[in-house]
Amino acid sequence: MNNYKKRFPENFLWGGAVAANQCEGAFDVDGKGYSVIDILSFGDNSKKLKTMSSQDVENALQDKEGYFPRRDGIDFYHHYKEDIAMFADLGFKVFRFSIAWTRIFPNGDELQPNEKGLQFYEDVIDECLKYGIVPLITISHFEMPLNLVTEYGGWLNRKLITFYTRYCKVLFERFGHKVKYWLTFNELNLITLSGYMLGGILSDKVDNMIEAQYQAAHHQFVASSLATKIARETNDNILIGAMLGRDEYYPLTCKPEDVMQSIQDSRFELFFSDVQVRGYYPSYSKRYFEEHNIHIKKELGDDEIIRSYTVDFLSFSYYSTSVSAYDREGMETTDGNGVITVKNPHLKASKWGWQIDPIGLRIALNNLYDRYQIPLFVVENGIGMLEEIPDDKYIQDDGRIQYFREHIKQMGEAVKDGVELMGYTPWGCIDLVSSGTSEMEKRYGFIYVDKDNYGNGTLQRYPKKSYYWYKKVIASNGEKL
Ligand code: BGP
Repeated sequence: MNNYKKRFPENFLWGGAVAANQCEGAFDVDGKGYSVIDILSFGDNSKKLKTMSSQDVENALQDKEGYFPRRDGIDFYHHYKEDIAMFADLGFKVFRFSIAWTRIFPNGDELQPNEKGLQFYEDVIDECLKYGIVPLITISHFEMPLNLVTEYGGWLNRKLITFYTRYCKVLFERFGHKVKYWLTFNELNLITLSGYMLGGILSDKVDNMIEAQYQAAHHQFVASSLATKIARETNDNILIGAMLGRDEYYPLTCKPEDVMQSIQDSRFELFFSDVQVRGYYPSYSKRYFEEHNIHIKKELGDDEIIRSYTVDFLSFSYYSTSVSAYDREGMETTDGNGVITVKNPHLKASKWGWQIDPIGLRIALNNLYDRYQIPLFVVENGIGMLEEIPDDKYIQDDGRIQYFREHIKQMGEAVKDGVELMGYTPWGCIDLVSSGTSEMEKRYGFIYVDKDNYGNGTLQRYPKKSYYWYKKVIASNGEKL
């Protein structure tokens, strides 16, 4: 008897993902304002993401010589028809992209939106729908209007809730009948890594950075819940998701101290989805806040809002796993998302040191589903590779194919395990600017874009070998790997 069960449900959403600030370019076109991320110049990315100060902002705005990779991206702004046509050819069922807040409200605090910005996204959405591709929109992906940082102090200021929900209301009213799936913030938990990029917090403005990051996150929790309320009032077709940057934390050994350490490291991330999915601050956060002198200012009604408007689904990015050790003496360590971890000797890594762990994806899916019992969506996954375009313009990225093959297999196992999984959108389905390094050379795409770290290149798009492979995967609903 053949008891082979197909991996994925018929309506499984296969696709790809990008973010506005990493691909659109055209940063000063049609009324767009500066976003926090537009002023990061090439070369100083990772340091500045953590410690951007008022002076750094000033310097960047005055800098006429530096190169700011996000300001021209891969010029998706002018190539979106061509790019979406390729996604359609790939067979995408879903396309995840983000809206640049600064195209809709250039300074963030206006009362009226910028029509040209809205029209651009309307065109992108319609282009997707033309091919039967469902849009999945991230409302804020690592960006906010710079003016909200310099004039208001970013998400530390409660006023941001008003500005953000005004922005969301405009989006839901305009696009709610066309777009079902929305994510309020990308990887909200990464605010513990970059208070600047996610919270608009300037290092010279705060004494206790950790406290500031959680205070900003609190305002984002309230804003996200209020956005969910507005979405439901506007169009009951809309579904709102939280988005978590997820690692699994394995204990280094079966020593109970290591196991406890892995639980604690894991909570450092899961705190964010705990609040957004369950609707309240988890009990373990009380001790953490006390020990780190974190006092969150809440207003009456905040807890009620967070409790009443939880998310409909949980999306997450998955790239690798981490190892927690209680005693790290003499070991090689990595300071990831504010958590110090050690290397896993059983796994290989990408050129950028991200350890490759397909089974970890099955583990992450099972753990998240066991914890929350709501639908999950893998909205980022992939491998950054160094690639040069050969004379025949055909990149044979077998390493990427292998990476995806193994991850999709494990995702299929998770579905068979009973995990309710909505879809899969590999990250940077078309090459784009890296968020962690600001480089072009850290490429994720099925489609190569001719552009280098310094902005040189024709911007010509070329399908890689993985493009044809992924096309078959989608056509066979994940059976032909
Ligand atoms: C996630 C972000 C993406 C993306 C990805 C890859 O954290 O949501 O924006 O960039 O990571 O990271 P990187 O570009 O640093 O390789």
